[in-house]
Amino acid sequence: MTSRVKWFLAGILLAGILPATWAAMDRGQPSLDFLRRPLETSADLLRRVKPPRETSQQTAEGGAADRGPAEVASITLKTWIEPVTGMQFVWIPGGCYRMGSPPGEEGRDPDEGPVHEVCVDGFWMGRHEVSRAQFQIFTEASGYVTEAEKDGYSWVYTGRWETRSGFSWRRVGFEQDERHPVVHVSWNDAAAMAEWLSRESRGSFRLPTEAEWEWACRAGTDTSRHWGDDLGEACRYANAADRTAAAVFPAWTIHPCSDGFVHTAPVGRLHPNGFGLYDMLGNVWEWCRDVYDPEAYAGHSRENPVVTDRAPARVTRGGSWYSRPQFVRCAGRDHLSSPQRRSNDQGFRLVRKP
Ligand SMILES: [Ca+2]
Ligand SMILES: [Ca+2]
Repeated sequence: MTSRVKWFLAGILLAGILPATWAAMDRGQPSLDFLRRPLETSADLLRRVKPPRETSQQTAEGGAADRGPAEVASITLKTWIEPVTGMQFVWIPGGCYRMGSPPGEEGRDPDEGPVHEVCVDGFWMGRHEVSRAQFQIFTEASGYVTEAEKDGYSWVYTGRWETRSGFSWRRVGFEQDERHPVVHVSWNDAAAMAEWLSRESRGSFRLPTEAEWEWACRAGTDTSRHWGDDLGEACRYANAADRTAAAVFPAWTIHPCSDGFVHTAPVGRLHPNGFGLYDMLGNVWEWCRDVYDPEAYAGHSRENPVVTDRAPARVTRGGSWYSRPQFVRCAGRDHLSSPQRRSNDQGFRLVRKP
């Protein structure tokens, strides 16, 4: 029995599921296509294969700055280390889900509807937001200069949003080290890193589509956040506007808990979601491949929808250290006005197609 077959069988046993079909292998990846089942069961199935069983105890009120990285029991996670940057990727099984938010969801914007069924093929997703260290490997190897550096300015929050000269991923506007997510990167900057990595490494890299991003964020859940709907639980999983930040910016609308960070946190410092992904909500906004269209969902295809024409605005997802609860939801959609825009709460993560 090959190791891949053993892995597949182990996955089935761990999930307690007998697959209806033996669609065994998908281009070298273990196939979890049995997850692609009618909607009423897919979320339940995913909950049963949901991996994290945290080994460290954290409380919402504990503050995060002095804690080590949250670890998960990775029994059902399949990961891959990209050799050029050391970026860790997690295999995200394909599946179908209800994309968007229902009309009653607190904080919902009309562009999140109508809720509609979409299906995405499996893909590898960056387990973390791209870090400064990883972005530096890209710029040093390629000579790439970001748009903020070329233009000599970026958008910075200093109590209000303003353009400030001299700011870029190298000079952020608050304290960061190499473990923090890179910020002040435009959609074009992110796409440039993906193209470079596709040349230099194994596989094809790009930004996630909105449909892939939301599927990855939800990780089988249909609640407003991947941990449920409780705002008080946010600080276990998401570095967002919280009591820590309110000590500096008292006017902010915050989550009723403390995550320990005013600005960015090192990637992976808090708890992951059910797919083993960190910081899908909060820390930095994440660029998606799609152009922003408020009516996009009305025209989505069912299989692997993506919108790539018509508008200069680009979709960004998940909220940031700056975001109030309304923007820290898996269905929440936001956008920046062009692929050149950047700010000190905007970053990205990559996906890899085998
Ligand atoms: Ca925070
Ligand atoms: Ca994020």
